[in-house]
Amino acid sequence: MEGNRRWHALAGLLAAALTLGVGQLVAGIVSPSSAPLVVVGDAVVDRVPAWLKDTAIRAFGSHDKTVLLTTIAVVVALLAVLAGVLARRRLALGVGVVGVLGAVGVAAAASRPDATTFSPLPSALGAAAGTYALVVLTRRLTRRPSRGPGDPSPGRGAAGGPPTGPPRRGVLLGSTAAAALVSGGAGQFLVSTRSAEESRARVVLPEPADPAPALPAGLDPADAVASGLTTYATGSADFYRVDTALVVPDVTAERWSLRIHGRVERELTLDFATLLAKPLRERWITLTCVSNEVGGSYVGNARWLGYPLQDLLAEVGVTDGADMLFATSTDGFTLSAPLAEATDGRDAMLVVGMDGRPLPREHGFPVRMVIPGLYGYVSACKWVTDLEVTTFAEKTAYWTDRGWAAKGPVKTASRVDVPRSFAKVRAGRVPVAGVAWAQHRGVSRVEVRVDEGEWDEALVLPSVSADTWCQWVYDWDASEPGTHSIQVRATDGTGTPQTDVVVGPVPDGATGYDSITVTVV
Ligand SMILES: Nc1nc2c(c(=O)[nH]1)N[C@H]1C(S)=C(S)[C@@H](COP(=O)(O)O)O[C@H]1N2
Ligand SMILES: [Mo]
Repeated sequence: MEGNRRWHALAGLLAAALTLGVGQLVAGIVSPSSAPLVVVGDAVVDRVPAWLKDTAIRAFGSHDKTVLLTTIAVVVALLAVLAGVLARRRLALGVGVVGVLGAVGVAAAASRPDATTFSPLPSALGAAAGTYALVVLTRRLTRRPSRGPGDPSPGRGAAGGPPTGPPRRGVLLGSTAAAALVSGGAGQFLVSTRSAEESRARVVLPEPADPAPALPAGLDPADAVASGLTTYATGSADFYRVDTALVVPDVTAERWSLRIHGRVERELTLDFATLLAKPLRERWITLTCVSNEVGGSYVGNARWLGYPLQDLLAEVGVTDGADMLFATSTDGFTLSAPLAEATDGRDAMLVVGMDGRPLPREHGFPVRMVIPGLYGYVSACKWVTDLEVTTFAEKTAYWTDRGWAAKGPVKTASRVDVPRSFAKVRAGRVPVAGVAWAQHRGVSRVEVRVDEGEWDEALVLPSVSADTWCQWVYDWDASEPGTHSIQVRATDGTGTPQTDVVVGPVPDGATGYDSITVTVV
């Protein structure tokens, strides 16, 4: 009967909701990073082919994680409906589906690189609660109504108990839903209060022993910024985020420690207080993602507070033959940074602060790396807890295992921000502006050309160092109505102009000129 099947489908859904709710509660108590949906999502992220991941990052940007979690939730809901409907005919089948879901969660939790003995518990206990709910609800729904007109024998429920029927059924379903909500909500509360956010609020950063230079005058021309020019300082709220972590790893400063080992004379384990007590350095550094497309937005400039990797490595004494620093984060992400760039005197740092505040959680709280001049995937490990001094011959890391280049120096790039592409502009003087970067080499000039004509010099605004991007402005005399293309190119501090060869981000960064189309009216 259709209507009846719908009740069973609902029972399946509620059993699944209780599974997730209890899972969340248990996660909140024993293992905040092991909530069932999250561990399954993490496992999916680690197993999808690299091309699919790249496409997802490109298509959904920072919403890729929401899309993935929603997809998993929809799949779970469909399986839950199936479990409910199957249980109506054969209870064991429905229970089997819930069991398989629980087993997937347990396996995913156990396979996490940061798994502990507690990690599988949320999925296991959640599935147990869900199974129990499915059995109870299904039994109740399949029970014959007592003394139905076509059934003169009394229903099983009538054997001494109160009469059963729709109200009882509704109460049972309703209380399952309430239990799912309450446990899920309580679990969510526990997860968030035991979290890194609280720990971050307690951190007091010391004054830098070596402060960042003051920003030069003349940055952020108001009219250009008003029409869309990127500001020199990005601000952590607007800073791009790229990582493989489905939920932001929950690392408290109190729990954090960093082990430095491998080809070193003296192994070292560092805790957060010891790191903060060291003489810290503050620097403006522009960070870029290798998967940034020409004209893309995976680039940002911040004031980072940290301790030089060079000094840390001197403390442990790097032995001969090492050429790589293999960094591991709490969530198992790894990267391989070239030792040469980490120790050649540039501001390669173990970072604790961003723009005068403790690192935001999504940018690596409590500690990350930053090495100016290298793309993030070979330099900027967030939530870093392990540094192994080793060689490129010995080890490969997360993205290099997926076809990206072993070394990732940032390529010279420039971008037009103003006018917006496909804008209509009034004939006359049209302000054109944007940013350019060639970290650690610096930008020496920026040129603009209209309709592939002659390159013309743009005004490069000051920057604090070669490690940051710069803004540029150009006054375009737009006299001819119609559609025009505007292109930009930068030349780095060594005098090498940006290449016009168009390549995509894989394997070592996109090149080609950024170009916009505008219509003069
Ligand atoms: N733990 C961890 N660190 C990571 C990554 C990651 O996936 N996990 N991604 C790297 C990449 S590819 C980039 S571009 C930078 C981005 O740093 P942001 O998110 O703070 O901008 O972090 C790097 N560090
Ligand atoms: Mo990246």
